[in-house]
Amino acid sequence: MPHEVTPRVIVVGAGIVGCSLADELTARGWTDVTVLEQGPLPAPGGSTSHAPGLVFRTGPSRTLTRFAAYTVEKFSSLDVAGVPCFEPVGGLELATTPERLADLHRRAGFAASWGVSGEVVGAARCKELWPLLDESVVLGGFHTPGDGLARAVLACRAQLDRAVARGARFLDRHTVTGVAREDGRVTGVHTDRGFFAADHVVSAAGFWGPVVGRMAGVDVPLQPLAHQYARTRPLPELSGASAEATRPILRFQDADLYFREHGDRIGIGSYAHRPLPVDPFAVPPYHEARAAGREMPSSYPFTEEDWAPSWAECRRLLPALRGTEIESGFNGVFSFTPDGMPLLGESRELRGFWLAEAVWVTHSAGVARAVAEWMVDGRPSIDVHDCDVTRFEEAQRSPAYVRERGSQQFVEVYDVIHPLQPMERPRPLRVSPFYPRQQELGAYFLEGGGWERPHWYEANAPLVAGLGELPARDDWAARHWSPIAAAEARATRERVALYDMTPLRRLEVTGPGALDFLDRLTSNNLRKKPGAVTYTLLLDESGGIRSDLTVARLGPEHFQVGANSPADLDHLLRHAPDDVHIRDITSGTCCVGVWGPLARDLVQPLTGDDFSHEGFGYFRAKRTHLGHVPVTALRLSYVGELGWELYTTADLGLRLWDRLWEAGRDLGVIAAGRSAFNSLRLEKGYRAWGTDMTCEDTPYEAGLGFAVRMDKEHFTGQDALRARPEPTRTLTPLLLDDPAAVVLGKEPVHLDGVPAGYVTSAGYGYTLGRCVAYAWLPAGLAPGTGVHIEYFGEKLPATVAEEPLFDPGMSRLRR
Ligand code: FAD
Ligand code: THG
Repeated sequence: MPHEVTPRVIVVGAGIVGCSLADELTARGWTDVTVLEQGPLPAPGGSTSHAPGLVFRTGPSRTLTRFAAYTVEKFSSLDVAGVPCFEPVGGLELATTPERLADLHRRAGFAASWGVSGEVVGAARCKELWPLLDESVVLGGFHTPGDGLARAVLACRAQLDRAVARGARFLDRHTVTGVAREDGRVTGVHTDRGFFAADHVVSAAGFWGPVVGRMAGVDVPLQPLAHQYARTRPLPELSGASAEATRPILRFQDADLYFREHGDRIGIGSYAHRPLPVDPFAVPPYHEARAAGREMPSSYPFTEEDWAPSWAECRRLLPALRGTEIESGFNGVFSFTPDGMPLLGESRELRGFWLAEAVWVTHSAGVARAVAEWMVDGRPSIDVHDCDVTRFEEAQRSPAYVRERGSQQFVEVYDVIHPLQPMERPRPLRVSPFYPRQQELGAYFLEGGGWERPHWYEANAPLVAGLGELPARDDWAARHWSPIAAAEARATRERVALYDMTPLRRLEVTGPGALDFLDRLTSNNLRKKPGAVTYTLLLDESGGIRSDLTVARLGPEHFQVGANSPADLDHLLRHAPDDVHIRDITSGTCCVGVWGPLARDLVQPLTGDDFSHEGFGYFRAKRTHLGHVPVTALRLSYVGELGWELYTTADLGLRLWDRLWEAGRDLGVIAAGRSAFNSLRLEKGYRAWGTDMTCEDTPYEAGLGFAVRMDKEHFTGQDALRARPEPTRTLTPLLLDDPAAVVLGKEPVHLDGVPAGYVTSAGYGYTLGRCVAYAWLPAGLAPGTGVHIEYFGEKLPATVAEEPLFDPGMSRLRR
C-alpha cells in the first residue's frame, strides 16, 4: 500500500488552542503534526494554564455560540483518568438593574436563535440555584443548564494524548524564534533547539501572537491585557464540599464580575478595573518569570488597589464573603482584539502561515475544528467571516488602533451593547470627502469599518412635520434612531436624495485575463459589452455565498467591482492569475448615490451625455463629466429608486457633492443617511451579505438564484450547486402585524410555538408602514403564514410576505 504523505504541520503553542488543533488535524488524517511549546508541559504557562474555565455559550455572534456549543459537546466526551473535562453545572447571568433584566431577555433571544436552551428566571429561582446570593439585590437571571466549567489543562492533556496516539509530536521547552519562507510560502520554523521544516505553520501562541506574527511578517491585531482573578479563603457555608463545583457558573455583569466554586472557596474574576495592557514582546520566558517569583509568564502580581471596588461588590452580592478574605489572586493575561472576535485563517502575505489566536477556552474546540477543516478541506463547514483575520481594514491594523480598541473591548466586555452602538475612539478615523458638508447638515454619525457614516441629518428635521403620526418606539429601538430617517426615506421615494456611498468597497480589476478571471469566479454572465453592469455572486467550492458583487465592465479589460468586506479583496488577490491586476480604489475615490424619481432631472442638466432611459439604461455604466468633475456613473440603486451611483476621485468629491446639491436645490434634494437607506433596501428585498446570507447559504436558499447562470461554461461552486438538493430553509420576508412593532435583528422566530429560525436583518419600512424582517425559516412557508418574533421576551405576531415587498413591477427603476 502506498504510504500516504500528509502535509507537515507545525503548531506554535500547546495551550488549549494548540492541543485542540492537533487533535482535530490528526482526526482528519493530517498526522504529521508537531506542536512546539516554549514552556514545560502540561501547564506551559500561557493563559490556558490558569484559566478558570467558565463556558457561557450565549452571545450575539452565532459563530461564537456554535464554537462554544462544540466545546461543550467535545469536552463532555473527554476525561483523563476518569476526571471529566467538562462539568455541566449550568450558567446563571444575573440582573440587578431593570436595564440588565431586559437585556437578559434579549440574550435569551440569542440563545433561542442559536439553539441554546435557557430561560429567564426570577430572583427566588436564582437564590435556589445559588443559595449564597442576597436575593434582595437580584431582579432575575438567565439560566442556561447546559453551560458549565471546562477543565482546560485536563482538556489539553486529553486532546494531546489522542493526537499523539495518531502520530503527533509535542515538544515542550522549544521556543520558536523565527519563521522561514521561500517564494511567499512558509517553509518551517527556527527554534532555540534547531530548525523544523513545515508546509503549514499555525500560530496558536495566544497573546504572544504578535511576537510570532512579527517573525513571519504578519500583522496580528491583538492586545494582551491583564485581568484580575482571585480566590477566597474556605467558606464555612461551603464546608464539606466534595466536588470542585456544583452550582452554576455565575455572572454579575452589572459589576463586571464572574464567579465559580473551587470546592469550598469561591473564585472571582473582574473586568471592573482599569485596562492593564501588557506588551507581549516584554513578557519574560517561563524560567525567568519563575525566577522572579511569578507562577508563570502569563500571571502578574495581583494589584490590590484595582481589586478593592470589586471586592465591595462581591460582598454586596454574596453576603457570606463579608466574613472572609481573598486568599490568593493574580493578574492574568489574555488577548483582546479590536472587535472582540478571534483571529483565524491563513495569511495572504505568507501562504501556509495560519493564525488561531485570541480564542477563549469557551470557543477553543469549535475554533480548532473550523481551522482544521479550513486547512484540510479548504474551508470551514460553518461561516467564520466575523473571525477571519482578513476582516480588518488597513486603517484598523495600526498598533495604536489595536491598543486602543483592545483596551476598549476589555472595558465593554459585559456592557449592554446596542447593535448600532459605535465605538467611541479613535474617531473620526476615516471620512469621505463630503464630511464637511455632512457636519454642516448636522449628520448623526455612526461608525463602520473605521468610516464615519451619517445615519440621518438633523437638517432634515423640519420634514418630520409632514409625515403624519409615526408609531412610538421602545427605548431600545429608539436608540441611534430618529423620526428624521422616516422623512429621508419619504423624500427619497418622492423626490431625490444624496447618499454617501464612499465606504462601499471598490476594486479595480484590469488586464488581459480580467474577464475570464471574474467570469470563472462568479455565478452570473459577465460576457457582455463594455458599459454593462452585472449583479453576480462570489461562491465557494460548495456553492455557498462568499459575497455578492456588482461588476461594471468599463472597458474590454477594465472592470470596477462593487464588493463587501476586505475579505473579498483578499479572495480575489489569492485567485488572480498573473495577467490580472487588482487594486482597492476605495480610499482614493468616493461615491454618491443620487436616487429618487427626480434623480434624472437633477443629473441630466449637468452633463452633455444622454441620461435618458433609452440613452442610459438600468444596470449600465458610463464615464462622463458632471461639470468639471469626471465621473463613472452606474445606473443602479440599492434603495430601489431611479438614479445613479456617481464615482470620482477623492480630491474632486467635495466639488461633485456641491454641484449636485446646487443642481438639486429647486427639486428639493436632501442628504439622506444609512437609517433611511436600510429601510429602503429592506422594502426592496436587497440582501446584505454577512447579515442576511453567508457562505453557509446557497443562492437558492437566499433567494438569489436569479444571479446564477447554470448554463455558463464553468464557475466556482457550479458543480456543488448541481449536487445540492432543494433548499430546506430559505431567507423569508416577514412583515410585523402591529404597525408600531419594531425588531432589530437576531431575534428568534417561532412557528407553531417553537423556535424555527431567526431574524437576520430588520428595519421599519416607512413606505409599507410595517417593520420588515428577513428570517431564515423552513422552506416553503406560504405567504400569509403567521409566525411570532420574540423581542425582549415578548412574542410579536408577524406574517410571511411575498417578495418583492415594494414596487414588484420595477416601475420606479426601469423608466
Ligand atoms: P495560551 O494558553 O496562552 O497558549 C499559547 C502557548 O503558546 C503558550 O503556552 C505559550 O508558552 C506558547 N508560545 C508562545 N510563544 C511561543 C513561541 N515563540 N514558541 C513556542 N511556544 C510559544 N476563557 C474562558 O473561556 N473562560 C474563562 O473563564 C476564562 N477565564 C480567564 C481568566 C483569566 C484570569 C485569564 C487570564 C484568561 C481567562 N480566559 C477564559 C481566557 C483563556 O484563558 C484564553 O483565552 C485561552 O486560554 C487562550 O488559549 P491559547 O491556547 O490561545 O493561548
Ligand atoms: N452598489 C454597488 N456594488 C455593490 C453594492 C451596491 N456591491 C455590494 C453590494 N452592494 C451588493 N448588493 C446589491 C444588492 C442588490 C442590487 C445591487 C447590489 C440590485 N439588485 C437588483 C435586483 O435584485 O432586482 C438587480 C439585479 C439584476 O438586475 O441582476 O440592484 O450597493 N455598486
